[in-house]
Amino acid sequence: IFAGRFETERTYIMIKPDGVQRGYVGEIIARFERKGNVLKGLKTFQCPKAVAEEHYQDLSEKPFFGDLVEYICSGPVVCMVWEGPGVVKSARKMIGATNPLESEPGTIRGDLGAFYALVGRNVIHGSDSNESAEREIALWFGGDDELVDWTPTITPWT
Ligand code: FUP
Repeated sequence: IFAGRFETERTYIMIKPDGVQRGYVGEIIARFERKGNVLKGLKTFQCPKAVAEEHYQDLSEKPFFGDLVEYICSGPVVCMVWEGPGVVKSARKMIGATNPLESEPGTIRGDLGAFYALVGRNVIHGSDSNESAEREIALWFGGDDELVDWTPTITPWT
């Protein structure tokens, strides 16, 4: 796809159990589509404890780690791979700040995060770097069989 000065790259996006149960799957997918990103992988998934622990391994010493793992495994998540120019960074911008009370209006967490929610119950995850993206895609998807390599037939509006 047309990337201009940005690298076309992939990121791992996950709608967390609160986002799924509050009915935000369609809304979130629509935001990524509107931005022009390309959906390469998508599935519902009941996360086993070991996968959540590995995903958040960098936070294993934090006091909220056990609670975080329990929350991620508390109901289905929706796992996605999105491809686009600079998508790792642009997705983080679209997602907004970690605490839904601090995320800006217009961002996913700013618009959909409930005021009564705990800081961690923040609807969505997005990879924070290219390295994390590739690690997380490999962790949450069972290899390339689960992903589709395709390019949309679009005319760039340039
Ligand atoms: P983010 O990259 O915005 O998802 O945030 P972090 O990587 O810093 O944190 C990962 C997850 O840890 C958050 F999505 C929610 C959880 N968390 C808590 O549960 N409590 C906290 O005080 C901070 C983070």
